[in-house]
Amino acid sequence: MLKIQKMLVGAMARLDEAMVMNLVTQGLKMGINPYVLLEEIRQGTDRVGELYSKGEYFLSDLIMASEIFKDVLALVNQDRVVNARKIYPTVIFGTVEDDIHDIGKNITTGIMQYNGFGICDLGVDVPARKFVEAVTLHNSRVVCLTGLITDAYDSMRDTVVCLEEAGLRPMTTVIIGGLVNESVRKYTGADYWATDCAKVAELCRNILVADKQIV
Ligand code: B12
Repeated sequence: MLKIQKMLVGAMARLDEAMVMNLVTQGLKMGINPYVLLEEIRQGTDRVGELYSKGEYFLSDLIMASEIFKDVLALVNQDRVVNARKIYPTVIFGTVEDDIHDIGKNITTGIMQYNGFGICDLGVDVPARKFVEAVTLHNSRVVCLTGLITDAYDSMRDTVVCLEEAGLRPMTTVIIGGLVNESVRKYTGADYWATDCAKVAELCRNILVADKQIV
C-alpha cells in the first residue's frame, strides 16, 4: 500500500497522468481510502508548485496538474454513493476575491455534502459582500474561505471585516483553508484554519453543537 502512495507523489510531480490514473485505480481496487490517495496527489501538486516557483515548470504545467487532479476526482467519485440527505444546516463556501484555485474547495464541499451538510458554494473570485449576502440568505453560522495565493489573505481579511460591518461576525464562525497557517489565520481574523479536508466536517459539527444549532 505504502509503495503505491509514495509512487503517486512522484508520478504527480512528474505530471505523468497515465501513471497517476493507473496507481489510483490500483489503490482503489486494493481498498485504500480515496482521501489517502488524494492527499498523496496533493503532496505531488506541492512539488509541482515548488518547481514552478523555481522556474522549472510553467503555467501550462500548473494547468496540467489541475487537469490530472480533476480526472482523479472524477474517477474517485465514480463509485461513491453521495449521501445527498441534508441533516445539518447550510455552510457557506467560496474561494475569495482574486483567487481562482478551487480544486481543494471542491473536494472539501464534496466531503461536507457526503457528511450531510447543506452547502452553498459561491464559486471562485468571490467578493466579500457576496459572503455576507449568502450568510444572511441562508442564516448560516459557518463560512469557509479558500485561498492559495498571497493576495487571497487580504481578501479573507476583507471578508471578515465585511461580516463585522454587517453585524454578523459575533454569530458567524470563519474557517480558512488552502495555503494557510496560524499566521494567516491571525492576519485575516478568521477563527480556525485547516488544510486537512477530512477534518472540516468534524470541526463544523463541533461548532454547530457548541452553538446549539444541532444536538
Ligand atoms: C493547480 C494550480 C493552479 C491551477 C488551479 C486550477 C483550479 N481549478 O484550482 C491554475 C493553473 C489555474 C493556477 C493558476 C495560478 N496559480 Co496556481 N497552483 C496550482 C498548484 C500547483 C496546486 C493547487 C491545488 O489544486 N492543490 C491540490 C488541492 C487539493 O490542495 P488545496 O487547494 O491546498 O486544498 C486542500 C486543503 O487546503 C483543503 N482545503 C481547501 N480549501 C479549503 C477550505 C477550508 C475552509 C478548509 C478547512 C480546507 C480547505 O482541502 C484540500 C484537500 O486537503 C499550486 C501549488 C501548491 N503548492 O498548492 C499552485 C499555486 C497555488 N499557484 C500559484 C500561482 C502563482 C498561480 C498564478 C498566479 C500563476 C499565474 N502566473 O497566472 C495563477 C493564479 C490565478 C489566480 N488569480 O488565482 C502559486 C501561489 C504563490 C503565492 N504565494 O501567491 C502556487 C503556490 C505555486 C507556486 N509555488 O508558485 N494554479
